[in-house]
Amino acid sequence: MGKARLMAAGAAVVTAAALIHPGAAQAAAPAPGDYAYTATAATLPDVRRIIRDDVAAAAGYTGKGVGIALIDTGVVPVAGLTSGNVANGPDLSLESQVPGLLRRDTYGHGTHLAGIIAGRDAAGGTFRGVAPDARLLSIKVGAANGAVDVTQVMAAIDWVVAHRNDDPANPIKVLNLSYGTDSTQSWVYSPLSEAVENAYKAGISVVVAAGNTGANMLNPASNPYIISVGATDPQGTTDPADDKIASFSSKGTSPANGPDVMAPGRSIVSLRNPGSYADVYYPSARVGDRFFKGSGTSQAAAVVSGATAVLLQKYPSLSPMQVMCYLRATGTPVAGSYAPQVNLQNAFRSRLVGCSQSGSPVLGIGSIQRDRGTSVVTMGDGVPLVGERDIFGPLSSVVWAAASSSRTSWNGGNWMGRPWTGTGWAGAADGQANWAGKSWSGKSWSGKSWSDIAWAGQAWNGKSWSHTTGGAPTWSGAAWTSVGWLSAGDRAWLS
Ligand SMILES: [Ca+2]
Ligand SMILES: [Ca+2]
Repeated sequence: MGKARLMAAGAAVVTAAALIHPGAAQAAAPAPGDYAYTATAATLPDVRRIIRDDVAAAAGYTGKGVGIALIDTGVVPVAGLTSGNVANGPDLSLESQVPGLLRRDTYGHGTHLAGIIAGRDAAGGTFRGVAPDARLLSIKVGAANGAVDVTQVMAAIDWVVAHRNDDPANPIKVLNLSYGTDSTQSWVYSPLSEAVENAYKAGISVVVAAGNTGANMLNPASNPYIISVGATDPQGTTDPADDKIASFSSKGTSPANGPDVMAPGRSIVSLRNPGSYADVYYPSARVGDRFFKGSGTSQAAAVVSGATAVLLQKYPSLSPMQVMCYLRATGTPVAGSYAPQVNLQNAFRSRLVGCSQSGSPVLGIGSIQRDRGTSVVTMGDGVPLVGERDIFGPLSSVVWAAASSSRTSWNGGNWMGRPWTGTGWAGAADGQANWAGKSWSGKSWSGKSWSDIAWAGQAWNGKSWSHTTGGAPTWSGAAWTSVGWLSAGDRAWLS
């Protein structure tokens, strides 16, 4: 591709240039035949075919040796996530103090994404994610109704940076963040943007959902250094040539402020989390007993996180910037989108000969409250979490930004001087390794269950869990912005 100039809100300009030489001598693996595909859903074999992940797998590249951190709503040990490649890091969510919910996904979002990224059945099964041999580390921050404060996400990103090399055989090289807020300040000043950029500087490819606004990208997708992902609608075929941008996908207003890459994000079939919030409220999204349909740039980002792990197994020395150049320069054009769709076959046939990026660094010293935008947690007693504070007390973005950039915000189980989690692995259970928890006794949020917490926001970029077909698409489930996500007793809305 030519030279790309990326400009976001604020004064900073980032330029990226990538040069690719097609590898004439490298034979492509034979393309498998088309998969059975219905217009109502894209199964993971379909998705893997669309991005030519099947071609990479046939050549032996399945993400092996690459660690992928998933900061989301946790996972559950359903089949597909219990064959040894999934571990649970700390639970930093408001549910961590609720017996039986520690590290567990009660919403259904994280489990769905985990299946896309690195799902893998035990011997005899056929379910495979995009990078089935990568090691997935789940860090739970979101509760059953999606409730999460931006400071919990910041703490989780810092934790991933601090622990990225804990498993030398599977260092964390990819971070999936299917989360974003309508922050009211430039990414240059955003603390959340500072957090993702610090991960980038630590050698982690940060993959962020662009958002489901249909227009501008959310924060932190707007940070140019990370890999922002929009969603495509595969149009009922596994040929990427006819794919279009999904109507809900954030797309920007120019190549400078749109996503870096695209991936399938409409009606993706992945693992169901029985009894979770999404499962109970959106039964029409179920596909048999085991699977569930979900749409959004959340799902598209998960596809790209898996593809990034596959690319990093093939080219282990790529920097996060080079990964972005590779994906952008070798993708398939998408109608209606400034960004191309991931194509691993093209990436594997290509050689990156030049890639550069320069521009202003993030400062991260802006307002925590402005970063929340409309995504605000409120306790059942009507007290909203607002202002320059985290869930435990006052927090200065200036002090935090210095600690985050110097990688000192975590000290054992303490983040910014206050205890959030345990300090080591608690052992394995149900086929997954688990980080120890920590009692929040004496802290204001301890003992609260998710039903005590109201949530005004649209921060998780799952668009919907089901979708009717034919004619004009209509979403059968409420979108994240709908009050339909809250039970009647929880409507302590701020706006
Ligand atoms: Ca970018
Ligand atoms: Ca297609």
